[in-house]
Amino acid sequence: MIPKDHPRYHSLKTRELLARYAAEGIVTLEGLTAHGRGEAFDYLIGEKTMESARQAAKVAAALLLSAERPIISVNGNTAALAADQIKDLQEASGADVEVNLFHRTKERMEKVSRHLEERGVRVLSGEPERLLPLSHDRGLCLREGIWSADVILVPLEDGDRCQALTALGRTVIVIDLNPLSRSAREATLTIVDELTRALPVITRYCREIEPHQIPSLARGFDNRLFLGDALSQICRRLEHALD
Ligand code: PTJ
Repeated sequence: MIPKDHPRYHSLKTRELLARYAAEGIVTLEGLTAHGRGEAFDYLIGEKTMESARQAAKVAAALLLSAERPIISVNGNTAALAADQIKDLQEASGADVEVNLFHRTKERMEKVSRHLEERGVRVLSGEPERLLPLSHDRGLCLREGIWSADVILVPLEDGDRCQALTALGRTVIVIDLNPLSRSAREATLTIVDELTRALPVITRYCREIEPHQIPSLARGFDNRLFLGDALSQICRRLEHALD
């Protein structure tokens, strides 16, 4: 039992949730360590959405709305932490959702898909093919899903697939707390923020931005500025950590 007045209540509840989903086989043990890395970076950015991340989320909304075939790629951690928020974003953006796992087994694919569907997410199904040039199972995807998409939102991505997708000319949006990760640096657009904070911001912008704003938002951004701002914020916080 975690007391509500514990200063790290939210963090401890999230860990408890992930541990439960790990026991159920939705999250992997590796996913728990990935979450820990994320938490460390969240400390460094101050555990709140930075202004540059909010702007990046606005651009993400414009990219999703301007896409012909937008898709959200969901892994175990994302399903466990943010199934309801994925449902809201799917509604607001019209994007498809495909489950794509690094630690892929048929059983996990089914568990993660069922978990999402029970929360109202429409999940693409079909026969996966090894279409992406990767030696691991993230190369498996649906021809009518990720393969055909022009804009792909990949929360908590591994760098390999991000690189493969951008090399194939896809627009890749990544949500990653680590601005130094390969995914963050390889993506077309990176939102350096915590997944459950970033998704509702993208959803809100999908509902709020005017159609005439979309083309300039979707074209006029420089991802290096977003990454640079996140790194500057981390440096500033470290410089003043003991003030
Ligand atoms: O469910 P699977 O089998 O597809 O596996 C999923 C994991 C997360 C294990 C897999 O994709 C993986 O190994 O990811 P990486 O390469 O460790 O990358 C995860 C990135 O997400 C790291 O850079 C973390 O800093 C970041 N991260 C972790 N939790 C969050 C996060 N970023 C945003 N919000 C979070 N909650």
